[in-house]
Amino acid sequence: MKMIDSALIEAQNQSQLKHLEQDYQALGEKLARSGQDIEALTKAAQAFQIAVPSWGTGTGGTRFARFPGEGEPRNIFEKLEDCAVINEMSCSTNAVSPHFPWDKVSDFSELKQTSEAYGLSWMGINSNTFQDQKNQPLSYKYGSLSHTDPAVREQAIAHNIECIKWGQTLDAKSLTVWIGDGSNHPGQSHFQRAFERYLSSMEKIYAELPADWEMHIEHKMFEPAFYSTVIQDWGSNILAAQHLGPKCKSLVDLGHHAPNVNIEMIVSRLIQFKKLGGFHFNDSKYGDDDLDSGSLHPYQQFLIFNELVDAEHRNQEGFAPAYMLDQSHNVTDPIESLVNSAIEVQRSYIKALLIDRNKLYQYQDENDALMASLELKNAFNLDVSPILAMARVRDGGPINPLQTYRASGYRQQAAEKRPADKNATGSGIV
Ligand SMILES: [Mn+2]
Repeated sequence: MKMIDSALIEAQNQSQLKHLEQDYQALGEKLARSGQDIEALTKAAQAFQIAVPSWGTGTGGTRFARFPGEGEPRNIFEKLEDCAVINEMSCSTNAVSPHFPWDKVSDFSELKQTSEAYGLSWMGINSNTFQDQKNQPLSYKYGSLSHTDPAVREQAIAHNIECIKWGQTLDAKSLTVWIGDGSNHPGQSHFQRAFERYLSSMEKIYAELPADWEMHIEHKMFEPAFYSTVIQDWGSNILAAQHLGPKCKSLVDLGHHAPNVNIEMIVSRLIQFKKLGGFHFNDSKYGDDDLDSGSLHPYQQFLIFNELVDAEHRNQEGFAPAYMLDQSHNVTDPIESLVNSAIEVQRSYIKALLIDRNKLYQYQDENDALMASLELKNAFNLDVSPILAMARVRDGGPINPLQTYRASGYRQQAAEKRPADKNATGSGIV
């Protein structure tokens, strides 16, 4: 089932196809001179997929205000429609990451069937114990899995176990746990005791994981707690993951680090110790800004993919990270931002494939710092847009996704079909 008419895509492509073919051929010849096969790169671009966060299809906001967009999805079924559009335009987002209880439904098999009709699968079930839900018996104001009160911890554990059960009906294979637990005042929380309580709660969730599932822990240095958080950094994260066992791994959200932290090196360490579970891609200038992927630091994103492609190249054992976007779109149409972001992440991947690994290793062994650096920079500087566009064309997608999306009038139709609902879910920022 298609959301955007393929005749429209074809008509839009027709006027641009000749130029794309010329650019593709010229790039192919240039790459061939350095022994690169453009067809292999195009196939790699077609194979690359990153999951869309269900909550990202709604307009985000800040603690000051939220300015809703037109035609926002009001439930998970409408979010799925938007995710299908994003996949049809980007040809690289064939999975959705849901958030419970925001996306909870009474009939999960109906949800599964609907997603299948769009050609979408489910990846990375997100639990939510960072806010109180209507009719929830106990509050998470002072924490959840690390709360001082065992009854609150039990409630949070039970929710995570429920998330696994719902995820099983959707055929997902991982649970992502991010908690807001922490403290706002020095002395408020005993660091070690809070971490011990967290580990003890996580042990109970881990014990309920199906054999083919993984649990991914997401760290974050601040917010909602502003003095300390229980899983503050990748150090706490990997300690917890190692304590819990091989099915527990770390998830790297690019925005959840202090400015200037060397994230690519963290990625390398996690790969080395078989603890890289997945990513939440986004970009930021200050803290957890949740800006569009690659909008500010495309070179950092490329350097992360340099580590990921290196692990692929070396056939690193146990290497299969889940790629997901996690962004907040405050001033753009979320569909446009997610299409563009998925393509920007895919772009980093293809550029990282251009690096000549053997040459790079040789420069490293010879301590030739500048040539090693240029091996990376030359790959980054090459415009691989024709490869990405050709990959989409071969999958029946648009050469220019944003132009085709706007020409479809999808947002205007959604605005008519979906009048604003004050009970709508999905404006969360995580
Ligand atoms: Mn995240």
